[in-house]
Amino acid sequence: MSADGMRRPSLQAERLAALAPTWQVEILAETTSTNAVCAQRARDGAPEGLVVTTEHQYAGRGRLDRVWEMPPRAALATSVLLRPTLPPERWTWLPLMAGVAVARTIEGRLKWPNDVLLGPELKKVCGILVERIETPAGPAAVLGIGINTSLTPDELPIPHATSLQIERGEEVDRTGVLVTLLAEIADAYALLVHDPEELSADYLALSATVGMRVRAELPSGGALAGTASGIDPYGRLLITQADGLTQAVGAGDIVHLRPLD
Ligand code: BT5
Repeated sequence: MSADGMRRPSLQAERLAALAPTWQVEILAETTSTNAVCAQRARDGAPEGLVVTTEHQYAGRGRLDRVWEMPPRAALATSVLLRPTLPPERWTWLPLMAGVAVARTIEGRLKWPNDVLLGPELKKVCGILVERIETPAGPAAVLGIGINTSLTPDELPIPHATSLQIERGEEVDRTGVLVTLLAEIADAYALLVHDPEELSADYLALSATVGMRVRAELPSGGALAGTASGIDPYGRLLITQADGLTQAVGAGDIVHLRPLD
């Protein structure tokens, strides 16, 4: 581990162990990707509530084969295993549900579908990658959440990123953020199961996208531009074009969503 990593406090195992039996938190000293480990545990039969986190994730994954980078102990890389009994068409809400939980935890705003933004310039502080895993006990969902807790400006991987420490101007208790995050996930997941309309309203209230003019870049190379006018029951973004036509785009249907103004 680098000198910077060693200077930073490690996660507090005892505080995380106290979250059992709801959450069984496994802390790895280092790993390729917490999502990959959590998915393997799911295939091996791990129950809902397993949480895999690490001090150092060195091959983190984003969407569409993009990479997620974080220095040791300066960020949270966490994957939560759920075994939802939701109808298949409602699984698309899982990434948005995770976004609501993170936004609540760190008082951030949501860029559809599930980037969490912070600060006056609304920079990216968290990325979420939800994967559906087929397992012998049925389909499972791995919610992969990366939060930049204590990165310094020179550690940011891209100019449009930020960290909690940069925005708050004070040191961040990484363990505390994870404890709050898991409580918020439990609440948001309960809403998804029992009161999806309420979750949808909560999502809209936290959205930095709905109401903005946007351009959705499509894998074909084309694009769809217009006003982001809402979220449909499947978690798709509604884009109303200049001619008044509204189209729904799913997270899997686009490469990038960019603000137009
Ligand atoms: C994401 O992908 O934003 C999802 C990232 C999910 C990471 C978590 S960490 C725990 C779990 N285990 C994993 O292996 N993954 C999950 P996407 O929307 O494709 O954005 C990726 C893009 O974000 C990259 O191409 C960079 O431009 C940018 N990026 C990379 N690292 C970043 C960081 N630390 N902070 C902000 N932006 C970052």
